[in-house]
Amino acid sequence: DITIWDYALTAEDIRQLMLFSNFDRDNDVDSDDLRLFAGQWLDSTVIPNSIKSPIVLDNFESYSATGVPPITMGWFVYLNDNNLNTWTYTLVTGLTETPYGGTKGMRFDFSLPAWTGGDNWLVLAHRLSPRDMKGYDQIRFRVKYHSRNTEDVGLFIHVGDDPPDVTEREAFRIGPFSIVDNVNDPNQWHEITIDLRNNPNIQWQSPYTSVDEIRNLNGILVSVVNSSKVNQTGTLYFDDFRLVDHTPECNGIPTADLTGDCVVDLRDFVFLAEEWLRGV
Ligand SMILES: [Ca+2]
Ligand SMILES: [Ca+2]
Ligand SMILES: [Ca+2]
Ligand SMILES: [Ca+2]
Repeated sequence: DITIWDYALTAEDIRQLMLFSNFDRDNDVDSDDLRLFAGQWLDSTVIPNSIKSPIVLDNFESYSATGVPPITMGWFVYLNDNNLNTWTYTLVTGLTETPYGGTKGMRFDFSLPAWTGGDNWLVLAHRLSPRDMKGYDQIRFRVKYHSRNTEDVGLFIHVGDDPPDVTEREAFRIGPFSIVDNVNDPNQWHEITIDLRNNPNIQWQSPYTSVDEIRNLNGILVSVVNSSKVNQTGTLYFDDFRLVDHTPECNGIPTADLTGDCVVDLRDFVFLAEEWLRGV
């Protein structure tokens, strides 16, 4: 029984194809499935108190008011270009001018030459003492796009992993993020949230395939890239790089947990009710 569609399936079409609450994998959602569901009602495999506290990766509050601290302590610029003298930039951490949080942030002024092909890039890099990312769900940071920025300057973030005594390598990269602001409000702070789970935009770098494998996060790299054919100039402000955990650890997932939150409750029953007496 093979079906071929000549259009993109709607959500309703897909629901018809797949019955999530057909637990016994027969032809329909009926009393057998309800019995299994009822038997697991309010079952939970959540490990108590397993949501970890947020980790501040950098909020810039510890830097002196002006200037760039030593590489071992703070951010530095890392540049790869055949014609280095055409890149100009200023990086200031510990900036007191309009931070997002606290009294300090980071400001980066740049003038990037037209892209002429080749492997040319600029990253802002920050060394961290190793942090275990297991269980964490998001990286968040704040960025303010100065009104002089243009659409052609991309913003990437890479996350380094360098366990002690192992060659330095990247764990994943993600981006670009747009750096053009709403023209009606050109100086607002934005929160960029990077979902570390089920995120198709993350490019995992071998051998990493999941955030839970990153046990020694020791650096953040922020790429600022000009992919246009003209020189681009702008200013970016950063603040409040954080690791956030909002999902608990679980001991397996109950069969009847359809939402994946490790608890069988009304949120799961909604699926079963919607599929009630449906067949495939
Ligand atoms: Ca069934
Ligand atoms: Ca701050
Ligand atoms: Ca989690
Ligand atoms: Ca659930």
